[in-house]
Amino acid sequence: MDDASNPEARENDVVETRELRAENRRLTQKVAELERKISLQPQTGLPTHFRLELELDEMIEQARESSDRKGFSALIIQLGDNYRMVRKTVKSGVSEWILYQTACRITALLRPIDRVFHTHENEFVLLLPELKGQLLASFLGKLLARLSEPHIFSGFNVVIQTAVGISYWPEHGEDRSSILHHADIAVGAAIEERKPYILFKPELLQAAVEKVELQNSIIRAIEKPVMERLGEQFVLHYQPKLLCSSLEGRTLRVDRIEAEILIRWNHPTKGLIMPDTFIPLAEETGLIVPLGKWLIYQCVQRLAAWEKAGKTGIGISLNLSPQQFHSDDAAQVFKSAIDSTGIDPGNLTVEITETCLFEDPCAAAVMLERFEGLGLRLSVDDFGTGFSSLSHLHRFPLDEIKIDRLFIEHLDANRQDRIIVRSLVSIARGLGLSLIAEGVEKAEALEILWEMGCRAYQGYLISKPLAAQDFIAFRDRIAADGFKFRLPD
Ligand code: G
Ligand code: G
Ligand code: MN
Repeated sequence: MDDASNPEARENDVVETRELRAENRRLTQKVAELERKISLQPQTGLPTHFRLELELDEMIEQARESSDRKGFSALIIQLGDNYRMVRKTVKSGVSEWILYQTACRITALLRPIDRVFHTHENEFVLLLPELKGQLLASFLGKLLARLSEPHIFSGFNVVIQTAVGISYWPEHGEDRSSILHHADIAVGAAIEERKPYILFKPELLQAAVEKVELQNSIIRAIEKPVMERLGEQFVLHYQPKLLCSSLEGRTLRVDRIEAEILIRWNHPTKGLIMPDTFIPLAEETGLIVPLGKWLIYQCVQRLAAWEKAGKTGIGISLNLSPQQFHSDDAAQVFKSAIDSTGIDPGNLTVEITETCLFEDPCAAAVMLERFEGLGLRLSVDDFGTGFSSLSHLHRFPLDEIKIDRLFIEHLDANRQDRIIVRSLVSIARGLGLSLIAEGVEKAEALEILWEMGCRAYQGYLISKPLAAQDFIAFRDRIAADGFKFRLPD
């Protein structure tokens, strides 16, 4: 039926628009409020990693312009393993109090021109203009004395171990990332050598590189035989994602075809096991590391094979489990897989769930920047289940959001879902992000999504997850039809 000639439908539209506006206003307020929140660490009230980046750039700029070029020193202070122990074993108020006290002890020693940041739960960063050599040594003496005083609680005292790594601008690096990287290398060395502090020197870099190389070879020695056998039980399915530019009648014009890789476990006695069941087990046992590595290599090699066979322009997306996402490993694995095959990283999308991003936005931002640096596309999976994370979206280098299946299921019947999806479409457009709807099962839902401005679809209506050769057959059929896809009746 034509909605325009139906007064009831028009009435509905007006109500919908009004609610949409109110919803947008609420969201804007929430964005502002949360933005303020993420630039300050809740436990200590100190500025976070986001502020550090800005202020370090500013300090470098000022130091460059000043005639004496005395520069500044950057200190990374890390709380030792016993802080982690306290956090895990004693109730959370205790560890929060320790952080708060640590922040106070540091702040009390600073001059007005100094800067302090609380960058990770167990890490603080200081920027100290013109403080080097003897002056810095005397500051460190006072700092370490303060930090090694016991924290006193009723019934017990605890001394938190700390280690400090230092680098100088401009002696140890001219730009933000090398200054921080070198201070980080130095703090790593201080922890390893059980020294209270270490000043960066180039030999540390060499030692760190050698250690990583040796680590890699021991991992390879143990992992390689395991990886070679993973394909015997794990299989990968490819679910098509269609990116479209028109809908005429029931025919979509397809601009691009991508696939989401979904893993299944073909268990020798229990049959097919779905990832919801075994990915958490792989995480608990730590085996997600080799499994994740295998997945990344499989997907990169698959892309390379398709490119070689002339099937160009296909994109693949891969789900990263929270542990994989936060491990130092994943970005490295992507890099070596990409380097060894020469594929275009722009054809690879990494999907991370919304909750995984939201749990620790600062840490997530650091990881995302690493992936972005490799040229990978980044997508937020299962989006819409936690509205609070909207405010972070523009802080992260994201490319795509995937609307959670929950909102799509009843799109034709449920007005609330339509309101939410409509807001998501406008937010994605405002932030310049691609938007894809997952779990599209009905043509009616796809038509509503099209009307709202969503142009990319995944779900049983388009296709179930397919074996690799069936996915290619699906893609070839669409290509043979002049990139048209007719919705099933
Ligand atoms: O296909 P489906 O039922 O299988 O997937 C269920 C869930 O498992 C989805 O949330 C999906 O994101 C996740 N999943 C599927 N494949 C992978 C994978 O290769 N790695 C990770 N970490 N999660 C996956
Ligand atoms: O959470 P993740 O987004 O990665 O979800 C992928 C999961 O969704 C897989 O389990 C896949 O099998 C499933 N899936 C894909 N399309 C549909 C659909 O149209 N309906 C339903 N119910 N599930 C779907
Ligand atoms: Mn997914």
